[in-house]
Amino acid sequence: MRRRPLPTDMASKKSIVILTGAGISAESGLGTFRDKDGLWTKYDLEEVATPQGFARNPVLVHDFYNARRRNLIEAAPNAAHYALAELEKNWDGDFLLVTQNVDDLHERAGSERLLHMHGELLKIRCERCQDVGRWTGDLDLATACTACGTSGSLRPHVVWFGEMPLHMEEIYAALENCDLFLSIGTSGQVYPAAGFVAEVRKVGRAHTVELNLERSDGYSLFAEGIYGPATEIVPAYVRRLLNGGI
Ligand code: BJW
Repeated sequence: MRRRPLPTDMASKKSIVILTGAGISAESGLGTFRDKDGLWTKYDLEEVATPQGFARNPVLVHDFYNARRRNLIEAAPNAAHYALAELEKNWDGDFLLVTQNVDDLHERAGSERLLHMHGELLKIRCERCQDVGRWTGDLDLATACTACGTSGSLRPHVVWFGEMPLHMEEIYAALENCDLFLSIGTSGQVYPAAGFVAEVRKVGRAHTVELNLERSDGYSLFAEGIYGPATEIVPAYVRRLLNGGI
């Protein structure tokens, strides 16, 4: 694990943006995508995570997300999710948590200033009337939209490859104005999230920290890297921040 002290003026810094990825939920029992046993080693992402795959075989895609929805309902937030909720409560300044995860473990841990840029597994959307609603059970082609009554028009409210991630304007505005950018548990392989650290560096004022099990593809873009399991390194880093950054 590589550790360097934060800049001494960190205590006076006010605006924080945190990006999380699948690694933060791994110790809650939710699979990551690109690790050794990750979801993309078992499923073809072209078939289950693209609009074209859904058009070709909606039953396969529903089965994939139904299984993940069931798994999520059984899962619980871990110490890293709780630590970020604690940080939000005690951070004296702007705070934004941006997650690529479609799980709801941040919310269940108490996070509030949170944006799901890749959507939410416990929501569905009607492709006909665009209504978005909460959904915790299985979804199939016979399920009718509660807003417009159409059957076969519902899909998981998640962002697939080739689709526009959500809340981008708000996210870029926060990145431009932040003093501290943390990237936690993400491989840095999927854009636009993988490009956030470069956006922050372009402005040139924020301290940037990667917290991950191992170095991500873009680790050299970060000023600091802390490596280990999220349930250990995130609570420790949050304690360090709340104690004035030492
Ligand atoms: C631990 C740990 C532990 C393990 N503790 N750590 C160039 C520029 C711009 C776009 C593109 C580009 N080239 C290609 C594109 C398009 C494409 C893309 O990026 N493709 C790449 C494969 C190259 N991107 C898109 O299509 C996106 N849309 C888009 O770009 O629109 C245009 C646009 C452009 C510019 C601005 C705005 C818009 C959409 C991407 C949608 C991604 N969707 C998915 C599925 C969501 C639904 C679902 O969950 O099923 O999102 S794919 C999947 O990957 C999921 C994740 O959110 C995402 C990122 O994965 P993540 O979280 O990083 O997981 P892993 O598994 O990769 O990494 C886990 C990490 O955790 C590892 O590093 C481990 O070491 C670590 N770890 N255990 C700490 N215990």
